[in-house]
Amino acid sequence: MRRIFSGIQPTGVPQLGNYLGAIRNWVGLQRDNECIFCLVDMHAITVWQDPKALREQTLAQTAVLLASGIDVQRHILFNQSAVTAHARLAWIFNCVARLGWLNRMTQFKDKAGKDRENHSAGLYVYPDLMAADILTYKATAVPVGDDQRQHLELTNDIAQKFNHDYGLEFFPTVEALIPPQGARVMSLRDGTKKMSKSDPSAQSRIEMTDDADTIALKIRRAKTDPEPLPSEEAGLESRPEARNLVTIYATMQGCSIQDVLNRHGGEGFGPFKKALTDVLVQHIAPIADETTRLLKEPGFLQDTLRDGARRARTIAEPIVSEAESLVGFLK
Ligand code: AQP
Repeated sequence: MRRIFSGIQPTGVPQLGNYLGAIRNWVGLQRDNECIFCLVDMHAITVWQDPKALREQTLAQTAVLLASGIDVQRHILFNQSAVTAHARLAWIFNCVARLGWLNRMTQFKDKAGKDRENHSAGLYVYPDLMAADILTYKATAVPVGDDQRQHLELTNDIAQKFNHDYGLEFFPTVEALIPPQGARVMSLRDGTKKMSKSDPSAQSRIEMTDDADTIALKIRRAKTDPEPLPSEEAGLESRPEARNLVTIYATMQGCSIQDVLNRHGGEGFGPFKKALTDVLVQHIAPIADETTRLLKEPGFLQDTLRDGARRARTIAEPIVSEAESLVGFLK
């Protein structure tokens, strides 16, 4: 059985991109794999987080994950900072990774923009911590959205160099599990920008706790162009907003983009947006309702994370202790 690891930052309410790019696949992978899911609060503080909000968001995300179908009886869900092995291995990886490798990471460039000097050192070494998250458990497969592809390649570079430097095949190769569709959901306000939970505009994303009216309003206001939908997929080229809405519809329904165009090609955005809203509400409303119910039980959510951390530690400790011994730390 494969061991899967994946994480999500408690930087806000999970948005539709997190759901289609990651969470929905996590749920499916639970059937045939041993899964470890993590709320990566240490990653979250690489950019400023209000402490009270971070605590609340960690619990809120736990609620969304449980409501989406994460099964904590059979699998593990916990918050990263509760298992200190991640930080210990991340330090070793800071010393294994080369500056040149980190300089190539596009996520750092996107997030830091032109103002590099004023960003935290943590944001820069974020990919080393991500490699440590995965390899702390010697996981071999990681379900992620397309934006994390480069970080997983770096994880393999780090594992290989560690194995080479310390002379044995200690860490495995990691495979990225990227969904064929929905791996890059774009902002509703700008079809060239990825949908993000920390985008300043709440209108740019569907949150997994939005009610039917909010979803309808956000989709009605979503940026489009004046042309009707094309009948062929090629007609979506250079129409990023139209492509995004059609892709969301197709991914939610589990069909191809061409299937959607066969049904809706030639329509204006008015009726198509109505159909898209119905599909979104149908999928998201039950998750939002269950999340609201779970949020009334913060004690239960905290116990769930505590229990997950305890079980995660039993896997992590022997692996990271052995890595530390290999490096030469006295035990
Ligand atoms: N727009 C997206 N489309 C598809 N997948 C996405 N993911 C994120 N955005 C999209 C996937 O969701 C998982 C968890 O992401 P994360 O919270 O760890 O970090 P992120 O990628 O930086 O997500 P956000 O929402 O953009 O967070 P902020 O705003 O805090 O930076 C990952 O598997 C990611 O690929």
